[in-house]
Amino acid sequence: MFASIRGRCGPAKQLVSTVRAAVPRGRTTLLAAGLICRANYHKPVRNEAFKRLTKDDLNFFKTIVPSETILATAQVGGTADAVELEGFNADWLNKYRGNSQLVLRPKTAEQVSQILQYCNTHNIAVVPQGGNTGLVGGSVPVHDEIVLSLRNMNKVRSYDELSGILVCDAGCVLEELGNYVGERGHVMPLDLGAKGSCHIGGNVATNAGGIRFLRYGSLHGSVLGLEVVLPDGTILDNLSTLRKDNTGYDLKQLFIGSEGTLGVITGVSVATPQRPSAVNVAVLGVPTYECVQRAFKLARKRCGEVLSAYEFWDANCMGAVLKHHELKSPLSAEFPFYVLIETSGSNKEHDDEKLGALLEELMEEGIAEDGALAQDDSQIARMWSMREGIPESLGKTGATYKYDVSIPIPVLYDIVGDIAQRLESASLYKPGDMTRPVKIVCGYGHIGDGNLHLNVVAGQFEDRVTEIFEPYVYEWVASHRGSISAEHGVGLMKRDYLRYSKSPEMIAYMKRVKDLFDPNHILNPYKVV
Ligand code: FAD
Ligand code: 2HG
Ligand code: ZN
Repeated sequence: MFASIRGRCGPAKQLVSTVRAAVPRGRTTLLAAGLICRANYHKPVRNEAFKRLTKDDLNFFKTIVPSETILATAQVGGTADAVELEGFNADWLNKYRGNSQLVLRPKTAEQVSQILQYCNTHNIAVVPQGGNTGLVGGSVPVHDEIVLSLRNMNKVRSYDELSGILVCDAGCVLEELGNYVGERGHVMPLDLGAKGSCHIGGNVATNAGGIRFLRYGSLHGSVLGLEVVLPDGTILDNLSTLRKDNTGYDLKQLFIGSEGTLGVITGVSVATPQRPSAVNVAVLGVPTYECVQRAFKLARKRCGEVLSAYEFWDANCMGAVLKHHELKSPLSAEFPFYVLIETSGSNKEHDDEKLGALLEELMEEGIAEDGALAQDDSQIARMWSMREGIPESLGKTGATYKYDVSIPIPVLYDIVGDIAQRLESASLYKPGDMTRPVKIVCGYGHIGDGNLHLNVVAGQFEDRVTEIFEPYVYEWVASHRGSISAEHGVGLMKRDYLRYSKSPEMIAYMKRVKDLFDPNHILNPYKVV
């Protein structure tokens, strides 16, 4: 039972209700559930300068990697059928789909190097792929590019328990790394809903944010070194374990967030913080978006250094997550907004006191109308599943358009109402009417980081819906000097909209960087720039 914090009371006073089941982790796959939505995005035309694969190419790759690590269809001289490659060709949202006939799963950086050297010489296009949980179409081929999957590179290379510095292969699954360092008293500096499937290499390649960003900041700070294989096969050994190193340009920063367009990350060195011994989580029901902001301000003031996460979601998100994950709200009623507050520290009494005082003040001031405080680890996990389960539950409702934007906090939620109104005016949406082309318009995200996830769930991806908010959302964001990608990246989805967040000079220099590392543009073509 969660403890209610309704009324004028500190934590743990009255018992409310139980959440029945945690959301399953990882790639719970909308494909497997048969919830396939037809994508209608406009594919870039195939670059005919890229070589079409033949049996000779396959035979060469067989000299580099063991046969059991290759998936090749009959079209390129192999025996796999298209279904075996489906999981590599289709993205998590099932919005983008490529037509790769060859998947290579090397086990070492040397093998990656030989593969890329060959591809570079023969002008063969390659898509690096981690856990394939990316949300912008960056992780799957557009046409017949080779998929270079890092999933067989999944070993911890070293761990220093004193400094907490972890060195591992890029294909290690984030959750497994979390368990590994957790057993040694530490935590990974990032955490996100896809942790059961995504790879640390994919996290670095997308500069993933997630729910611990507020506390531990960006991977640009936590990643200490990278091993990267360049398109010409050069292995850049920048796998430093030093916290301080000012010897010239910090090249690894270029690969963090490069989305597989500059090099293939094969090794990662990352600083893992001490695991907090005291963690508290509370969920609040909040009447207005203004109160969400006021609660954030107060949370920072009252909890100070122990505030480790501050997330919010609206009533439409809550409806979807409760429906699809068989969760029960820990609160007594429905509210327009929900807030999750987490504190993490090393002194339970001190943290309890701080959070208790905050919750009491929020209720007294009418900023929160109801609340529940988790009483043990399993309740903490269930409260988090309510927040982390939102993307999956929306995906189960229909084809989900996702916009992941940074906007100043005071206007952050305005865009959700604005988009809903535009869709209503076009008769495509009526709140609560699931028979309309658009079923749900909702907003949630990492409000502490100024990062909104605007999601629009439709029956299918179709132009008359897309046209309502593209490029409108990007124009809206640009007019507030925001970013069109707070954390998911550019990929294929936003490559034509980069100008809304980057000046022509910046884009020109990005292209020069691309030319420098990948002069033949074989790596993740058609994406980002
Ligand atoms: P993939 O999806 O396989 O690839 C992503 C991109 O990185 C592609 O462009 C690919 O080419 C490139 N890439 C992958 N591995 C390598 C490599 N080794 N070397 C070079 N390039 C590589 N993101 C957030 O930032 N915050 C969140 O809170 C968050 N939550 C999510 C929740 C869910 C349920 C899902 C499905 C996704 C979420 N994401 C979130 C999206 C996010 O980008 C990823 O989940 C994750 O960082 C991608 O890792 P991956 O291993 O799956 O990479
Ligand atoms: C999250 O914060 C992820 O849950 C996914 O970044 C957001 O699916 C989305 O729009
Ligand atoms: Zn997010």
